[in-house]
Amino acid sequence: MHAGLLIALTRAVPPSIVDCELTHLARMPIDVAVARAQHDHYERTLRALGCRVERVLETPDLPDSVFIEDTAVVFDEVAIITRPGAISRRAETTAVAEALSRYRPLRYIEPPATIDGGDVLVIDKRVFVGLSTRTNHEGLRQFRAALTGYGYTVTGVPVDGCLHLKSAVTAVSDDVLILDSRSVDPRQFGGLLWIEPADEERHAANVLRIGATIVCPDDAPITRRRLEDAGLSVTTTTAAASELRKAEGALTCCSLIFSVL
Ligand code: CIR
Repeated sequence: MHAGLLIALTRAVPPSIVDCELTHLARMPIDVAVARAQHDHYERTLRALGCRVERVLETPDLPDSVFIEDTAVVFDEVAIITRPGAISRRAETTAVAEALSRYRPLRYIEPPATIDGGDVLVIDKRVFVGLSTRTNHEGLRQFRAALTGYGYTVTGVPVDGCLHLKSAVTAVSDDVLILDSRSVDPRQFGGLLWIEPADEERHAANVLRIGATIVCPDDAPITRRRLEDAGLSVTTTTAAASELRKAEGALTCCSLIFSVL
């Protein structure tokens, strides 16, 4: 992440979220008002950390549209508009592409490729792409091709037992991951060190890194302590606490954060 103005694109929680995609969880009632309050708290956290929050046009009929991370991956040089693995989510990209076109040149992932932004972990010039139920090998190939010439290495990583790569691993610095080794093999990450989330806090493998601060779910106290013991500055948010987690949402998926160059 670079210094300078940080933009955080977000998207409102739609009433239709009660009909969201589910892969690993059974459907439970979602309280839309509570989900919205938690999402507001998330946006306040982003502002407190220096982001300018810009909401992309609301799409009430697209149940998973709050999970904006899956629709694009933004690099300094280019924004790649994904082709989400779930058919119900493909229409989400239109308004996000429109919003991002103000900031970056765009590249598009084309059929038969599928890729969700939640499967893309970027650590400086290293890009790890989860091969999940949402992202196929053609998605990996096209993603790598879209980055040709910009100096990134793009590595495919098998994902097991969770929705996305970033459900199980995120970066807490350029050298250290937080990683759930039950779902991804730490040896796939070229020698990077890793911290395990607590057994009962697997969801805390998904943290949001903004500058030098790590945003952690507020219901993961053991993992928070592990990160602080490693010398990291940690803050917490209620986002994706009770309600959005019922939709299999996590912290990173509710924003697209990038710097204005
Ligand atoms: C889905 O299944 O697509 C949504 N219900 C949840 C997406 C969460 N996205 C993410 O973690 N990047």
